[in-house]
Amino acid sequence: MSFRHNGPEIEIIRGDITRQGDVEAIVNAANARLLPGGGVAGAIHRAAGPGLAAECRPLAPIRPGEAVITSGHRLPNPWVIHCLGPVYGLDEPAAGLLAACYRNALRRAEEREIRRIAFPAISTGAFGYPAAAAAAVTVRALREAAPELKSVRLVRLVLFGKPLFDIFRDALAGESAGDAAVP
Ligand code: AR6
Repeated sequence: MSFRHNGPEIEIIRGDITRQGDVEAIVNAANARLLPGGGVAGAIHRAAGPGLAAECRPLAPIRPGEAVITSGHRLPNPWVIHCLGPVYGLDEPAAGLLAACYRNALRRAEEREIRRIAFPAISTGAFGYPAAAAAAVTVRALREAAPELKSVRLVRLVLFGKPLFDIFRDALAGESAGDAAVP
């Protein structure tokens, strides 16, 4: 399902962030030290191989809302953009920091003239951000950033599992009422 709003196509799918071979950049829901960890970060580092952790080391630590870019190593994608989402209930303001992740990741993508980028649902796993609230912040942040984007033409949200997909799809459909649906 996908929509176009004043800029790139915003698409939402169910899937695995490490299996998005048709985008140039995937986004990592990282930890502050940019170490492999679990969830998305674990899957990305496993697929990329040890070269990714080595490239990350001198870039760490990062702060909530920040985004840094590395190459993709053994991933099918040339780039990985590492974002640190807020730990829900700890890092405040949670919504502002989560929105900053999406905004800053898109900035890193624009700097490299990346055209296609895929995001996981940052902070909704180990960091405990309630899914519906995260979906609302995410969709708003992407729609606000869209008109500024020059190189990015596709923003894909990759949701792991049907419950999360349904929540993000409803948020995107609600915010996108009146926009062009992309067939
Ligand atoms: N593809 C897409 N989404 C996934 C995948 C995958 N392969 N694996 C999990 N998800 P999380 P966070 C979903 O915990 O909340 C790590 O240990 C998952 O269901 O990866 O930002 C890091 O090292 C959830 O909805 O990220 C950090 O310490 C969403 O992706 C910490 O967790 C994010 O889950 C970051 O926590």
